[in-house]
Amino acid sequence: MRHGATAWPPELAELYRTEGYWRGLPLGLLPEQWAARYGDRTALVDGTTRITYRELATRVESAATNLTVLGLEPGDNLLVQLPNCHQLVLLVLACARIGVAPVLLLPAHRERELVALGRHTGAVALATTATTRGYDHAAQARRVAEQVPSIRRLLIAGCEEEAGTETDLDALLDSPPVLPAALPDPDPSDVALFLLSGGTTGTPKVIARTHNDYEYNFRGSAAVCGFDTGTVYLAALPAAHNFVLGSPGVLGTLASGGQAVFVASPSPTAVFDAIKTHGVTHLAAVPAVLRRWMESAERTSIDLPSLRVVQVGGERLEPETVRRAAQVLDCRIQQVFGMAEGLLNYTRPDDSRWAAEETQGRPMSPHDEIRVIDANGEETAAGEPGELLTRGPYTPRGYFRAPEHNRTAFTADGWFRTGDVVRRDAAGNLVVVGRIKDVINRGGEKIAADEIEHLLAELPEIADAAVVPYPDPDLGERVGAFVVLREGRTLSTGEAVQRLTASGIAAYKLPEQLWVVDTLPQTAVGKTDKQALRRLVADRAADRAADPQYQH
Ligand code: OOB
Repeated sequence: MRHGATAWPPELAELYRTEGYWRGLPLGLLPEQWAARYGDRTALVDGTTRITYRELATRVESAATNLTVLGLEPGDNLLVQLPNCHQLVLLVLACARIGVAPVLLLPAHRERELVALGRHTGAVALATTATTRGYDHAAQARRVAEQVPSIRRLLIAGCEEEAGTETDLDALLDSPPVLPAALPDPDPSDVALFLLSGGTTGTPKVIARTHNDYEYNFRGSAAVCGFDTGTVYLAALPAAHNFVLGSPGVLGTLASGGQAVFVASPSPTAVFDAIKTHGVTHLAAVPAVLRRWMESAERTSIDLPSLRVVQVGGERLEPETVRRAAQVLDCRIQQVFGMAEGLLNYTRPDDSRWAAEETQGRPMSPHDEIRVIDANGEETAAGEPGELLTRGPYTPRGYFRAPEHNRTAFTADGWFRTGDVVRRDAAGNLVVVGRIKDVINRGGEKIAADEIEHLLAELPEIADAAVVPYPDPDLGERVGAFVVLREGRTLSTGEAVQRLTASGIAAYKLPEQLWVVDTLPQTAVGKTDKQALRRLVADRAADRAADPQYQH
């Protein structure tokens, strides 16, 4: 196990093995098994590229060899920032084949996040594209490498010429091995990949997912969701996110012999075209994206006969939208309440109508442990809301290299405090009713309030800042900031956004409203009273909604 990752207690590890949850197989060896089972069936579809299961196995093996020849070794970590494409899958599996763990960044992340994560994980290389949607990722990669001394190689897809420490990622993933190399046997209880949590404090926390636990994550999910060789899964949201990667996602599709199709954007046009062209049966959405699809489907009276299930998660979905979406898209809506930290809940096909519409489902595994506790740490009475705590075979026992944070994020006996407030019904279904973590959920993208507060407080105009969500009909929540200015200073929302952008953070984290106030309200112990600020924002939004001037 890599230094800084927390192992499960040995007796539980033993139980998970004997119960068959942990199979002791490195993820990078799975393509061989899949190839033996599914041979010449199509595994991946990306534009005009089609890759069969047999080809996938060969290409993972040769990419792993090329990575080894390049000097990557078991125990190394690698930053990966790629859009939705087949190269992402090849790279993740090739890394897993040789015990190199990719840190899966979202395309929206920027220099500041890359530098922080590169330093935190001691990454030895960074893999990205030359440009995506007009953004120069290659230039960003060079800036990041200057600030992260451990990075000694840049792997850039579509890079113009290979020079010095820069290698063409496409060539590395597409060409037969340049030289032979003996490949190591990775330890299946070691880290296979790193996912990012948005749900905590400060810069994104890193979650080390082992081969054993992540393989169960997507295999178990695929079983619960009924994935099989007929499944055509469309990756429309970022495939580096746990929802699309492994819940059951692309990897769950591959483990089931289905086809995983990639599109670069979740726009209704791109998604509907792909559904029609490839006969897509399953795909994942966050509520904000689902609403865009519904609106477009209604406007164009589109018919999508192949579509069977749209999975919706990342944020609470109202029951009314579940009903309407099922009608408009003429398919089943499956609710998914998951987290990069592990626990996944799914509504099931045979659920009652009530459970399917009103709840966010129940845990994927019979060995997921659930507690719902009150402020005193006591289990709440049945049906009463409380904080959700969890442990289980695919919920790691700590964030990577974060001992300080782990003391509060986990209990002494290994329960992960999700920060989500839930109710649980007699059948074990969970309803998410709120959260106690200081996070903004902007259309499914999580933003830690204190990360933005710190960035705002670094601006010379600002004496103090508090970041809170404000309600929004499209995205559910957006980022708002209350700021106290220093004597004689002024600052507009536009200026603040410009300055934060220049500091190199992902655009989705930028405040969209800035409210200048004289002081921030305080709690009895002298902390900023976030509750009061949240109420203030909600009241303002309610007043606005009631005011005819704002109705359209
Ligand atoms: C997914 O993962 P993350 O890590 O981006 O965010 C996790 C958090 C949860 O703790 C919860 O606060 C919220 O997102 N959340 C939901 C939800 N699904 C996630 N809140 C209400 N209702 C839901 N259905 O978001 C994620 C990972 C795997 C599968 C699906 C979602």
